[in-house]
Amino acid sequence: MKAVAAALGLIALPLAAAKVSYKGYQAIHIDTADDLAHQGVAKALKGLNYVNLGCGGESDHSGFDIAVAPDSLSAFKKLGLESKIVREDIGADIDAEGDITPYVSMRKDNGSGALPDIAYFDSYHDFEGHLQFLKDLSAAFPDNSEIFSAGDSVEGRPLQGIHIWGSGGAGSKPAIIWHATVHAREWITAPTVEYMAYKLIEGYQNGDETPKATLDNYDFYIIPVVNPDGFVYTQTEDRMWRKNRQERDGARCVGTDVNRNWPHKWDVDGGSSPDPCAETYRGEEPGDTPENAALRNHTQAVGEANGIKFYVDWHSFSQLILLPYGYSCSAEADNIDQQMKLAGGVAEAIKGVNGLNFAYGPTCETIYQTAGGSNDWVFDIAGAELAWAFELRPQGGGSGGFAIPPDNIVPSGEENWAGMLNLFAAF
Ligand code: 0X9
Ligand code: ZN
Repeated sequence: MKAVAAALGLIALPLAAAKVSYKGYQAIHIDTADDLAHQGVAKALKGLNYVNLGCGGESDHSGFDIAVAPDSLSAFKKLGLESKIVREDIGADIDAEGDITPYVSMRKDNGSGALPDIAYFDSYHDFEGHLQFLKDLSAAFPDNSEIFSAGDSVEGRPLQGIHIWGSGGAGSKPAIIWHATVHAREWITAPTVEYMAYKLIEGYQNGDETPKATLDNYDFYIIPVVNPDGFVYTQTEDRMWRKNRQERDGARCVGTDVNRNWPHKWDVDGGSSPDPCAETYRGEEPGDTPENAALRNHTQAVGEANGIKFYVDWHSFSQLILLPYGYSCSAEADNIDQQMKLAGGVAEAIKGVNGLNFAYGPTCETIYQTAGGSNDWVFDIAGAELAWAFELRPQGGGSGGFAIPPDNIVPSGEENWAGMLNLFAAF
């Protein structure tokens, strides 16, 4: 009965007990310029029960955070690394994310033309809910949008997106492409881009100046969950899963980092890992994940048709706007001055909403070296004018990191939408 009621969207079922419990795991910031993937610190941590949480400097983005299991805390302390506890109990943060609310067409009415209920953004949702929300969004703007799939994941799930266009008709203008949730645990990213898609359509329908002008001049392609298998896995098995769910012959570990798999500067030393057990495992060959193939082919096709004005790969967390390049700290994008100027305007607009600081700059200098990352490929190979990655709220692991309460969703959507409006007005 409860299941039936839940299926009808009447009640929220608690998230099925995750197999991995993070109860009592401490988030610890290790103060070092090294990236855990390929430096000595990883060796020191060998044998400990911990998860790599990636970059997490509160103010200068130095070092990285790990989540250490209760049974490894004393062994960790004995290592004597320069470090500090930034969060006492990740299990409690995961509990505070609340129930995964089933979403079944929360349309304001069942007639065409009505936008979905904004209450969708009050909680986190399962993969099916994300698929349905996007369909409802498209149904509210039937003459100017369509649902598409860029291709299928390893386990056969669609990389579903919404294509939205303006007065010129479908596919007639340069593209704005947004990808989110390539890293499965970065939950805030999908609802943030969905919120912005909602605002774009709402603004266009209301005749608001910037959404109207932008949509009349650009075709939007927005894919909120580009790593669906990983995302489902974070809800059923392990909240802190990052990679896709691809198995490899002879490898003991599962998963490739799809954001180290793009076939451009793919194995530049220091920007990824050849180890299938690493969180930044690049794959065996450039572009050998089904997810990357799908995203690459879609991006290439759209780029060849009308060009790409602006690409964003939405990540969390750290509050950053990252520009090309990731693969090298000495390579410089030819239009870097223009990109920096625009990013500065976006950061200021974001700050104006809820006061949050987003730092910005070339990826390699601002966060760390990344090889085979999306924005380098989209900039150099697909020829986008602007190819960025965002790291959304919070600023550090001390504020919850990947697991933040759902009342962050609307503020995250609002601040980034203000950032986007600032950018669109500057195009
Ligand atoms: O390491 C990453 O892939 C991103 N940081 S995260 O903590 N979300 O994992 C940074 C990626 C920035 N660059 C590209 N998208 N290429
Ligand atoms: Zn990420």
